[in-house]
Amino acid sequence: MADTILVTRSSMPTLEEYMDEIKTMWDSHWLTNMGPKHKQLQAELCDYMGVENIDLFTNGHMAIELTLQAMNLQGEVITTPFTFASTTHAIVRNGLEPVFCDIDPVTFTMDVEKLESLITDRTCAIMPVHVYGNVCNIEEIERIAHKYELKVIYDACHTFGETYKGEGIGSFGDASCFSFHATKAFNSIEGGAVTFKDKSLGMKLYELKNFGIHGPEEVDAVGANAKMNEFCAAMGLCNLRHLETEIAKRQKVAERYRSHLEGVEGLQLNIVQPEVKSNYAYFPVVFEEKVFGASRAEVFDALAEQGIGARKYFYPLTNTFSAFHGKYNVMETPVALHVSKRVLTLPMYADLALEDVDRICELILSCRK
Ligand code: T4K
Repeated sequence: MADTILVTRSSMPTLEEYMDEIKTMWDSHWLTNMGPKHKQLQAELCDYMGVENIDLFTNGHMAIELTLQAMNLQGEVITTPFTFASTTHAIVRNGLEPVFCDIDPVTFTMDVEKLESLITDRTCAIMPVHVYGNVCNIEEIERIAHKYELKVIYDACHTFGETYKGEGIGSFGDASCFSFHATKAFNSIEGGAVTFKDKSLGMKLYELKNFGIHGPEEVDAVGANAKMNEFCAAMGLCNLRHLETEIAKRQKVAERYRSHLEGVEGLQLNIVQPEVKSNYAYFPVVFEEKVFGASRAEVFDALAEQGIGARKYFYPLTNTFSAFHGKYNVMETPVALHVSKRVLTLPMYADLALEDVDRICELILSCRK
């Protein structure tokens, strides 16, 4: 059997480049608490992302959770269940109630046609997810949010480095939350960020990631500890230098997949959004068994037998988690249910060999009965 291929593989600088980046820390002994690497990364990210305000966090999850806390919200938050556990958990862990909106069958993001009917007098915010890096219907979400005076917090964990109509994806809504986890197109080992418009929100976020400490003798919020440390910031600085090259390589991988799978009956490939500069974060494929001739499970097993680790992102839907004790009705999000039962995300990373993409596609197509 050929070498194992997993769904992704972290991008890393050379060991020498990273050593060089962290060398100064052996002089300064400054390892965390918003040190010089943290500050530098913050500045470089503002520049790269085309945003004015950003704060860094230990991970994407804490970025989301603390953004909700900083906004001091109460009541219901409209979101989608076709996402990683983090999105829904951040809402629930803030004592807020998630209300699940179905997804659009093409972009897999919030179906804006179904959004307005879910708004009640308890709704305080909308948390749409730019899933797989597919940008939500921003105009419509923001029109509706404005009409009902709701906050919009994007789960932008999959969209680092993207632009929409030429603007950095972090410039939309009240805030956008990013993940720099090892599995993301850009990583700082673990890490996250929030981009935001209102500077006073930024002050609250800064406090909340540092125990709510306002000054040396004043603690005015019940904060957490979600500070990005200097080793992570240093990894971010290194990876940022190579990001455009990495994205270009991912694009080649995506194009190779498309050259084999585009137009095959029974396969739905991810949409190409013309107004989006993509980061090629994921390569999802939806398998319609009756038309394609093989089920998602059969393809998953055939790949696994050859050491190829495709993943069922995002199955199960968050509104079916046993953690929620049957509280939500999955039949209210039928499109999300349909997609989550049929989708596989195929291996995607910058150094994935194009010959391996050929082999993966051959295997997939050979599953047809
Ligand atoms: N919102 C959304 C929409 C998200 O997708 C996520 C995270 C979040 C919020 C929260 O952001 P963070 O708090 O995580 O920053 C992974 C990631 O852990 C998670 O970050 C990500 N979404 C989710 C979609 O995928 P797992 O449990 O599937 O990861 P794991 O450990 O199975 O790794 C997947 C593959 O990645 C491995 O097969 C090999 C490769 N890998 C993994 C690690 C840990 C590496 O190459 N290097 C590594 O260090 O959750």
